[in-house]
Amino acid sequence: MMESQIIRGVGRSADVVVLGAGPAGLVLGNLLLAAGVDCVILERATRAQLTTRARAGFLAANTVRVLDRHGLAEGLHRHGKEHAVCEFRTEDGRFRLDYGGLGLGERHTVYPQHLLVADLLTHFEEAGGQIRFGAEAQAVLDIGTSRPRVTVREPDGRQETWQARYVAGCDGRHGAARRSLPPGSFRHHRHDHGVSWLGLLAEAPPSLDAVGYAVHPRGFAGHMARTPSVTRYYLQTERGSAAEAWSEEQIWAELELRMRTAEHGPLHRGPIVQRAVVDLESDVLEPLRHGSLILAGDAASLLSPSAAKGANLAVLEAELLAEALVAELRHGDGDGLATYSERCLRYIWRAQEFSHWMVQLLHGVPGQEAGAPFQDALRRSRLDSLRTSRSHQDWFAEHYVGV
Ligand code: RFL
Repeated sequence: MMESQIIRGVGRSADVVVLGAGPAGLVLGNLLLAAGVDCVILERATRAQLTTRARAGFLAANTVRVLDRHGLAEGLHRHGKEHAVCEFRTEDGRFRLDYGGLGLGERHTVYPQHLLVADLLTHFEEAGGQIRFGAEAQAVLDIGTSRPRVTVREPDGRQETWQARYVAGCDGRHGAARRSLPPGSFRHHRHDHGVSWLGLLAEAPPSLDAVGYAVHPRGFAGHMARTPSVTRYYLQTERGSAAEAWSEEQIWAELELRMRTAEHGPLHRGPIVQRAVVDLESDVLEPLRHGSLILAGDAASLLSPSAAKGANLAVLEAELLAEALVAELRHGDGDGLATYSERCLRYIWRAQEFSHWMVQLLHGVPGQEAGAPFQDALRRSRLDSLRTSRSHQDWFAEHYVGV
C-alpha cells in the first residue's frame, strides 16, 4: 500500500492503468473500482463513438453470469432477449437446432455490444471511476519493472505520461499494448481463414426467429437478430472487395438467393445503415502477461466472428484479471497473476478451435481449386452429421453457447 500512495502523489498515476474501454476494459475497470483499487481507463475514441459502435450481440450464458455476479447486468436483463435456436439452410434442405434444449441447456442473450458498453460506462462513472476519452496510448514502457509508464496523446495533441504498477492492455488488436511487447518475448500464432464477409446492419426487423446460416454455392450468408428493429446480415464476399461495391438492391437480392427465400419465406428488407468487410482471421499472443503489462480481450487473442466468441472471452478474461490484480494489490497474493495467462489460454484455444470448426462448416471452397470437391464433400457430411446425430448436436450446443 505504501508504494501506491507514493505513486498517487505524483499526478498522472494510478495503480492500474487500463488501456481501452471495450467490454474487456470496462468490466475490468468496474471490478477494480468495486474492490477499491485505484485505476484509470484511457480510451482513444470519443464517448459518442464508443457508445454507438455496433459489433457483437450474442452473449454467452457465462458472460451473463459474470455480469450478474458484479451487478452489471441490469440493462441486458431489461432489454436483451433470450435466444436458443439456429437454422441451417443448405443444398440438402433446411434444419433447425433448438440448442437451448441440447448440450448444457444454455441460451444466448441477444444484447447489442454498444448498449452493453454504454451500461458498463454509466456504471463505472456513477461509481466514481476515472475515464479519459480521446486519450490514445502510444507505448507502454518499462514493463519489466514495477513502474511501467504509458505515453499518451491527449485530445488536444499534448503528450502525457501515466505511471502505474500494472498496465492492462485491453485496447484491441491494433492497440498500443501489443505494439509494446518486446520482440521475441512472445509467440504470435496467426491464422488467415482465407474468407471475407461483408458485415451489414439493416434497419429492419429480424426475418427469422433463429440465427440463420445459409451455405450456398455462391457463398455463405448469415442472419442474426439484434433488436426488434435492427438485424445483422453477413454475405461472404471476394477477398479485397470494397464494402461499397454492392448496391442495396444487390445486397438484398444476394441475401435472398443464398438464404433460399423462394423456398423458405421472404426477408424483411430495410435500409442498410452500416457495412464493413471483415477478413476472417484469428490469432493468439502467448503468453498474456509480460511483467507489469497484461493483455485481455482482442489484444490477447482475435477470433473470427464465425462463432461470436470475442466479446464473451473479453468479459471472462476481464473477471480473471480483476481477481488477480485485486489479490496482488490488496493482499500481496501474486498467484492469480502468475497463472492468469495459462488459465486464459485454455479458454482461448477452445474458442479458437470451435470458431475454426464453424468457418469450415459454413464455407464452400471455390470449385476450381485443387481438392475443393473433397473439402466440399466433407463440409456436407459435417452438416449431415449435425442434422442427424444427437451426440453431435449436444457437442455443438455446448460449444456454441459456451466460452
Ligand atoms: P474492443 O471492443 O475492440 O475495445 C478496445 C478499445 O480500445 C480502444 N483503443 C485504444 N484506447 C487507447 N489507446 C489506444 N492506443 C487504443 N487502441 C484502441 C478502442 O477504441 C476500443 O474502444 O476490444 P475488447 O474490449 O477486447 O472486446 C472485444 C470485442 O469487442 C470483440 O471481440 C467482439 O466485438 C467480436 N465480435 C463478437 N463477439 C461476440 O462475443 N459475439 C458476437 O456476436 C460478435 N459479433 C464481433 C461480432 C466482431 C465484429 N467485428 C468488429 C469484426 C461482429 C463483428 C462484425
